[in-house]
Amino acid sequence: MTGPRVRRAVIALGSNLGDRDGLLREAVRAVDATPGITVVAASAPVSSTAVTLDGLDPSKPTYLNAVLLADVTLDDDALLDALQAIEATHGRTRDVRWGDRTLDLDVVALDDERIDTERLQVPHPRAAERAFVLEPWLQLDPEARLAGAGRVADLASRLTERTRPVPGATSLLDPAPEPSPGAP
Ligand code: A4P
Ligand code: MG
Repeated sequence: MTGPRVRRAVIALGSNLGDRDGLLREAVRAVDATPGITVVAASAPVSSTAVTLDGLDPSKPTYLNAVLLADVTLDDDALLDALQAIEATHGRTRDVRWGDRTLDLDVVALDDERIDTERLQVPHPRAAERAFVLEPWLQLDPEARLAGAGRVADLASRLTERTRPVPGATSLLDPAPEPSPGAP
């Protein structure tokens, strides 16, 4: 007997409102707790300037972004439903496209599949131009490739915008870092 087909998913996480680090850690746990999804790796959070429909906007709250790798047996709709349900339970509202958000979970890649339906485009159409997706992905897999676009390392090296490391940050699968002594 064969089990359901397993696909490797690359999922991008972003938050620029609330307890960003805590929200991302909870999101990784919630994704892993979903039947049909097993998280196999998660990057450390990185810091990035908000991209809005008008371009980079440093006046907006700064994002924490990360990437996780997971083995998925869910079909496309069930995967998106699960991610959107996790966003909703973490305070996500949808008011403004590319607006501020407590939690965003995007499917960046599913194996090397190309999906283009009304609900789901994979690879994520803007992944190749976003350092906040490519750089945390490279933490987990320096040899990663994006279907139709080539090596993630090459794509990242062409971008002028960079993410910034978060001091002391470790994988989102690790326990939350202790606040440093004397920190408020
Ligand atoms: N959808 C289609 N393809 C996908 C996919 N691969 N993964 C559809 C997830 N969803 C996908 O998404 C809108 C609809 O996209 C969903 O209903 C789904 O059916 P949404 O999460 O409701 O809205 P959104 O995230 O505002 O839209 P969009 O266009 O996906 O935004 P982006 O491109 O993800 O940009 N700046 C920084 N520094 N860091 C960020 O993480 N994120 C955004 C959002 C903008 N600026 C940012 C960041
Ligand atoms: Mg989204």
